[in-house]
Amino acid sequence: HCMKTRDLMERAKLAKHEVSRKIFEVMYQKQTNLCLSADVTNSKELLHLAESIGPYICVLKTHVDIIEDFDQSTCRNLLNIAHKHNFVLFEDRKFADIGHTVSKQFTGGMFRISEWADVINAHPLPGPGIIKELKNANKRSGCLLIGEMSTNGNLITPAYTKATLKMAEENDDFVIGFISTSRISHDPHFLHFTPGVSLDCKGDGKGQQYLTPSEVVSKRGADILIVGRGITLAHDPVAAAKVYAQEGFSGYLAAVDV
Ligand code: 5IU
Repeated sequence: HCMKTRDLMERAKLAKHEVSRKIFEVMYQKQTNLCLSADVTNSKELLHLAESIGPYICVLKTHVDIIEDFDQSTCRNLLNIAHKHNFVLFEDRKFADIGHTVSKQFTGGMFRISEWADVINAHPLPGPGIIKELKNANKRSGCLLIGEMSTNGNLITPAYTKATLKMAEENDDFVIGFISTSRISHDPHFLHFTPGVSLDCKGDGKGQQYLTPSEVVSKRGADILIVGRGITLAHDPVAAAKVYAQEGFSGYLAAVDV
């Protein structure tokens, strides 16, 4: 087993996009591979989570379309906090339409995602046109392709995941990695983000399926664990974030390549 690909500064050097390089560096500097999924419905709660959990994460993932009082000041404030605590912003918009439409969804509407999101994601389902148009709209963001999902009964097959990898390799100046539940690529410049992580629950009764931090990082080969309710609904979210960050990062360092 080659330990080299677990070396974050080595991976930062191999990165093909400014954003993945930054993520590797932040992981190294802060010794964390935790991504907080801040799925709250008002700006105040979102900013409070960013401020209090910010020191323990490398990435903060948003769903800005569930925020009831969203306006551009939400993003401005979020960017300031991201800068202060040194993490990157990931808008989990899951683009999935034709190229013409996704480029407008990415840059326009009320959210203007391209103006503030470091990371976005897309379903490869529509074909390579989706990646091309997102890239043409704004190549400063890095894109994750959804190669696998955590939900029970999802329709993704091994062939689909393999085709996702090919699409990523053909666009590696913009695609920085994957949302997946296992390691799709052995190329050290690609990042693997894994959702469906909880220490306490096996599922949420709504299709979500959970694995523990050590399972996703050690057994599934995740680089970054995405944790939402395990932190946001905890009695003490900051304490919970510290536990997830600790388990996640020690698992990352101990893992051999899978
Ligand atoms: N998310 C998943 N599974 C997936 C994909 C995205 O859970 O396959 I693609 C998102 C949904 C939610 C977060 O924003 O990750 C997980 O939140 P919880 O940790 O609260 O289940």
